[in-house]
Amino acid sequence: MKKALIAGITGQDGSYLAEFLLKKGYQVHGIIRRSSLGNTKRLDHVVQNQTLDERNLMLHYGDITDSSRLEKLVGNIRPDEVYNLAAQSHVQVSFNEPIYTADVVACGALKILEAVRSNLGRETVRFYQATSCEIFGNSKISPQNEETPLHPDNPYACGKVFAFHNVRLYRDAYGLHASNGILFNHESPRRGETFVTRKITRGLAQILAGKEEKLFLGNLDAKRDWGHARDYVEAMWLMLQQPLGGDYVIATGESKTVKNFLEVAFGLVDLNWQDYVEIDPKLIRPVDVDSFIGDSSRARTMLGWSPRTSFLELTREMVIRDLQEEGLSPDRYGLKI
Ligand code: NDP
Ligand code: GDR
Repeated sequence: MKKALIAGITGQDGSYLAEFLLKKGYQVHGIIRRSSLGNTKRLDHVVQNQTLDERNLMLHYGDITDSSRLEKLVGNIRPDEVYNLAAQSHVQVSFNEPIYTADVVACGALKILEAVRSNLGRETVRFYQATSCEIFGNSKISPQNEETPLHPDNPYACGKVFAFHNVRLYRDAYGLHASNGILFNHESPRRGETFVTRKITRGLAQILAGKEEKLFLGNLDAKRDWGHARDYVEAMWLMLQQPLGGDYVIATGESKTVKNFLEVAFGLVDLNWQDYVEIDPKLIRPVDVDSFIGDSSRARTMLGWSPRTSFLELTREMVIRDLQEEGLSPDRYGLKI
């Protein structure tokens, strides 16, 4: 039985990846932070899923900033595959907390990479780093691919660039099977509530439930290449099944504005978003990236990966799940599950 270790297992992607690997028959080990309230909400249904053997999911306390703990975990578990998804992943928060963000995103990645290199033989282990399209920033080149020059435009992206280069270096210098998944935005009903898509679908459901009257947002003209997290975790795994490590852009190749997302989400329940949305200047970032669009030809050719979920299906799934969270029947709005 193959063993995988996931740092960031309690996050959006970590929970989908854990499910995916358990279904493939892996023993999955996850690193979780101690929290005064539970932080395993996204994993609870995995443990309760009767078709999966919950004994194959093991959670260990740890923090990506604590190298001695990472050394011990990697040394004791001796995983075949290590996925580093742990991050302070909110771009706007990274402007407020740049030092902490760098500790987690940049140094955290290097600490787990070093724990892997120093504990395990390079022939036996494969390493995945959650790199982001944010490394390209406001690029003059569109669409962006693996050759696009890096131009990070926020502290989070600067941290991801540091990690990106270290993964490449460990591959070249030590022959480690290490890969950067350069993932463009991916969303789902499990998306954190302060990212814009989930904020919109959750806000919409709260408006329909009569709990809120308005939804406050920032830059509505920003364009993002939005895919579904469930499709993207498959690409992570595929990268580690290749004979050599490498860097791959994972994207849909379609870019939409925040306004487009509002139109589709509110349109699904026959509301006009302009009646409900207000701009809050506090939500405008010191620098925002105007537009991302990815060219994932390399992944499509070499990994045989392509996205399965359309923009409309993604938005619909998120709206339905947030209506249900508010105790509203999607049927009432003509949304069949
Ligand atoms: P989330 O913010 O949902 O999850 C982040 C995970 O990292 C959580 O499990 C969180 O734990 C954990 N974490 C944060 N700080 C620490 C720490 N100090 N020690 C250990 N664990 C920590 O992110 P996503 O699932 O959306 O993204 C996964 C990864 O992919 C991240 O690295 C992100 O930067 C990157 N990425 C995401 C994209 C996206 O569109 N979603 C696109 C490109 C890259 P806790 O639950 O306790 O907070
Ligand atoms: P992003 O995602 O910054 O691309 O990072 P986010 O959903 O936060 O923002 C997308 C765009 O929407 C604009 N926006 C708002 N954003 C938020 N969060 N809240 C608002 O109210 C709001 N109004 C408008 C933003 O300005 C931005 O242009 C995500 C994260 O998952 C990163 O970890 C990941 O690396 C990148 O995607 C790829």
